Amino acid sequence: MAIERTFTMLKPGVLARRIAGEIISRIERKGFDIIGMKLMQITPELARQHYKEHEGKAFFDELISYITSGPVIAMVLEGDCAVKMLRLLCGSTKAEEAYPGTLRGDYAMHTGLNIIHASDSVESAQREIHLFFRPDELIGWKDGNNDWI
Ligand code: IDP
Ligand code: MG
Repeated sequence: MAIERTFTMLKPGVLARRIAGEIISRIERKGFDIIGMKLMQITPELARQHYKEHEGKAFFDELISYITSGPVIAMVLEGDCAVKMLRLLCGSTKAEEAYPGTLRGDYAMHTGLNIIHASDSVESAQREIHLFFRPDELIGWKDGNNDWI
């Protein structure tokens, strides 16, 4: 397996519902290294750039309005096959197809109000990391567990 970086964003409902700690715990417990993290109120311009592939779709305005409705927690995660692994942890886009046990399956009933974004490919991850983080905001670290196991 290859070490990859992926971009994730806990959407505004996460802070508003006071479940940020729970969700970050699930990400840590899976084994991702959090190498970038910040609380951001994203602008409509950044939101539109981030979601530009969806411009013109019926849900686009609603999506931009939700994602800018309050602060998000943007993160860069690193690990083996991080892009696919995180998509699996998140679960399907459609609320009615997101299995229990996944983050989307466990925390949302509506597709438009799911709680987390995750890059869908290595190329998207690179583009999205670049949109949200400067290179000096990404910090690698040594996993202390490696000395014990
Ligand atoms: P993804 O987040 O699983 O990558 P995308 O198709 O890229 O899914 O859609 C981006 C976001 O737009 C979704 O996470 C969801 O919040 C919203 N969205 C996607 N499809 C719909 C829809 O059919 N109705 C309402 N919102 C949608
Ligand atoms: Mg997507």
